Amino acid sequence: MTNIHKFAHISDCHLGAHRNPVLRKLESTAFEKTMNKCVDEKVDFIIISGDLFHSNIPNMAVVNEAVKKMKEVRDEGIRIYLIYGSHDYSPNETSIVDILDSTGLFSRIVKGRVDDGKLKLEFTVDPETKARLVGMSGRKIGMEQKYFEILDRESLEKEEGFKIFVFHSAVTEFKPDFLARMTSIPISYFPKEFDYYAGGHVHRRIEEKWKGFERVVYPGPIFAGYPQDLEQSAKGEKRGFYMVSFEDVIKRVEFVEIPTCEYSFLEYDASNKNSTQAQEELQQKIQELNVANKVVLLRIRGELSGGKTSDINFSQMRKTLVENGALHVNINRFGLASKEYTSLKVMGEDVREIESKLLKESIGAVKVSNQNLKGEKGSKLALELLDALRQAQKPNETKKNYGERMVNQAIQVLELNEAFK
Ligand SMILES: [Mn+2]
Repeated sequence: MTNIHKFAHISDCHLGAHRNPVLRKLESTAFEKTMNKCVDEKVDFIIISGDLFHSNIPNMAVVNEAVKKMKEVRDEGIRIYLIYGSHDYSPNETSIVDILDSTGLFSRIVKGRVDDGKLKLEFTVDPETKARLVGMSGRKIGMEQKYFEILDRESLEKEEGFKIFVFHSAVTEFKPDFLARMTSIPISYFPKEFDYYAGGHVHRRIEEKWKGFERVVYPGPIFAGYPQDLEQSAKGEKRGFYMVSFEDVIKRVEFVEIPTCEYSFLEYDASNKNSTQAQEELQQKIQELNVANKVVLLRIRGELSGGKTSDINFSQMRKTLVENGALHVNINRFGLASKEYTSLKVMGEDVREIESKLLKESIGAVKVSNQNLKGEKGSKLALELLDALRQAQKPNETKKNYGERMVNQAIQVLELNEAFK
């Protein structure tokens, strides 16, 4: 008789994503609860499919806390395997993930090299269960696809035993509608017949199958990397991770919910109202919400028939909610505009969407011969460049080093040359 083994599949922890002290505390609570559950359930190992941290060099207090927790887990004999995500990976800088990998706290399971134009990956074998793991890192848009294209799938498919493929990309066939614009990898680029495909990057819980791919699973974030994640949670999306039991094949796959806090969500359409009406109605609705000890998300949208958007007193609303006991308030009004005073022609759900729409609209005016700088490709590249240059100077970083880092990142984005790691 064989032993039943167990592993936990976690993704997108985004530790260090929040500056707000309340959200930061919730984020760390979610991680702590997740790790505790893994210890209680006596899992053999944990897989983290990318974005453990929100950036490659996160706040050290956040790192310290996470390391302490993971050390506790390791002291119970539980192994931790992970890959970079798109957030904690940097093409030209050492990531905190590399440092912690060097200490043996966890092991980064992306091992391989490009040989004769083929990407050959090596398996990491878990010493106790003999599960065989292979990982593909998340990275800059464009590069992940390139590596998938040259992946030597045959050698991976030939390997015997219980096999897990760990990745940090959206799969084209399973991409939720709201991610329509996200780069994705067709399922045909993945090696077939692995026992489990441990996905990350898509911030939604997904369990899918396809011919030759029995179990493609995304746990989604354990808490939230972005305000949209909070909004999804507020709308009822459950957060947590997957627990998988196996012998030589999978016996059971189960989602373990990790509830971190309660939410309250209000969506308000201000269309055909003037600013005074909208203000009054909103204030009224807000008073009626039960917000005590909850994270409150407001989404205000529509086009005001009169008055300015700035006539609406959002700080007063925020104050009311806090007075009524809200833990934290997030007001999204990117979709709110005014008929009389519209200077913005572009509306969207968030900053990124607005930027992307603006770039797409304006790219036609760019007069260059390089095809990569034109059309869809060009606007994508511009968006990436914007992301790279948006990063703030780090605490201890000199102006000179910051300047150099920005230049290097811009070069990386534009030339897209990097080593496989
Ligand atoms: Mn993520």
